[in-house]
Amino acid sequence: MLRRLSSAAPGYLHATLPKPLSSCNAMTSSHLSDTTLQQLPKRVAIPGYDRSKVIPGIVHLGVGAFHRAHQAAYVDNCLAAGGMDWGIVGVSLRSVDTRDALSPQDGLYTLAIRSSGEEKLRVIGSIGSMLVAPEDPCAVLAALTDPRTRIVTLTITEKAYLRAAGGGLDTAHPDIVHDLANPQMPKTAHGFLAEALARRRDAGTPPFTVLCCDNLPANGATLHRLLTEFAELRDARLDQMGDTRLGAKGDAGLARHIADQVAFPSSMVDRIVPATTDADRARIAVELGVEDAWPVMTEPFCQWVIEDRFPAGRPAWERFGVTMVEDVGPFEDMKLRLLNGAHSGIAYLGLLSGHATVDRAFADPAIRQFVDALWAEAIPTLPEDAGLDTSAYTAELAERFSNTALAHRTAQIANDGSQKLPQRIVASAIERLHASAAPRHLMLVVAAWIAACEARGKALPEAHFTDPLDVPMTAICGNRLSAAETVAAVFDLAGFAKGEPGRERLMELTANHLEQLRRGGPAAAFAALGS
Ligand code: CS2
Repeated sequence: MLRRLSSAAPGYLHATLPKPLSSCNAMTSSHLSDTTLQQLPKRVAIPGYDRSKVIPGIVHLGVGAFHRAHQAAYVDNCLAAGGMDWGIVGVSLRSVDTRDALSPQDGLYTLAIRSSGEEKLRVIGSIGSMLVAPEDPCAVLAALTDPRTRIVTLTITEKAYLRAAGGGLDTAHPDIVHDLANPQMPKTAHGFLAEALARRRDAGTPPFTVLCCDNLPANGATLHRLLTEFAELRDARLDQMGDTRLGAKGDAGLARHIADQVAFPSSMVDRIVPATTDADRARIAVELGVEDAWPVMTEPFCQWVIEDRFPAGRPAWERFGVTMVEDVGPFEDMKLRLLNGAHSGIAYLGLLSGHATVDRAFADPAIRQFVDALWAEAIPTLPEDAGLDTSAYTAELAERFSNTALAHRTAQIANDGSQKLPQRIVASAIERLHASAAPRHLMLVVAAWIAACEARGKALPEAHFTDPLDVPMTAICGNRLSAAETVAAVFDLAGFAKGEPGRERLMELTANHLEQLRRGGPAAAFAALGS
């Protein structure tokens, strides 16, 4: 499948990438680039296509390690099979780091696929150019409005969707306020998508398909709803300001256009991607014989399930292991509730038990037993008629969590608990209550999150993990409240189970666990679960 290029041809990379930032002379022969690609050892797979012939067709927002281990690898396979009009333009919404690292490397980077026994290396070539939104929002809008762009994919993490505690758009968020006031110079994904879709509509260019690849429930529908909400506010504001552009074509504004004309298929993405360390970088440099500033570590497992609604066309993903379906819901629920739910449990209980990595935490018999019981609680909430094989799935998860080569840090997963727990844990717990079962294991994960927040600056380092709600969360944790008072304040703050009749019961279960955790750590909480 992967073949060597006969000549290294920079092509559209050099046409569109910002100038390499470092003065390259010192690095030319010693770092990964189109020029050094041919010198790599034969065991390193390299892009099997002429990169100069690739045409950009996808704009990706959020070029983190996950995107580079997952969607970019699938697209790399498509390009190698001849689907040359699906190159990726990568956009970072915040930081310059990825662009600064990848530009001198012509967008190339190493994907290290690690299992307990071996490491396979593959250089990915599908990211042709990189933009940094805060530096040049106009260039991002130009890429988004380019008629060749037919799909916009996103991995911006849960918190960047700017949902309020109730699930709707956080209209008071300063970045949303900014984007409504400055529609042509946006900061947020919502602002960029709305402005680009408006410009495309006005230019008579068909809309792109928006493909959300974040771990949100019904991620396509959720983004569709949030963006429509954003566009309604935008329409109202532009109306007030007497903007003649919107509605000039006699339609009902951008919100209507987005609601009716733009496709937002949902997708389920899965690959474990631990943060790259300096030791990884040093090892990869030795393997390649050249430096790679931005390699990505991952596991052999990789899965992508996508709803097949792409009016503007799509790569032939099904040829490369992607499952195209009508409804991704059951796959998404299984992944969020079994993989991600267990991950959060392992992260918080692991941190409280002194385990720095998932494999070490999962090897702890008490945590392993807890995860099995958590799965037993969550599985009945999944649809029975969707053909899901939960036994095979959890058996495979157990193997993946035991991969010692990944060193996946519990603190990494612990980030952004307020954004993750609703879909991973609370949703299953609510359904269990509806079925008159007590979600005791599930609610221990929420209690462990609160206890881990309380432990920061004490048993755990101050900023060991972070959360967009850190400021009010730290205030609650510092108030010396009872477990019940703390849990009530946290549920209010994070909007957990808002409006649900079983909310009081969930808070009660969580408070009981938190009391045990405060008294005797995870051991006491596990013991109480057994009683
Ligand atoms: C993890 C996920 O950090 C986290 O919250 O649970 O990133 C997880 O590794 C991926 O969803 C796996 O596909």
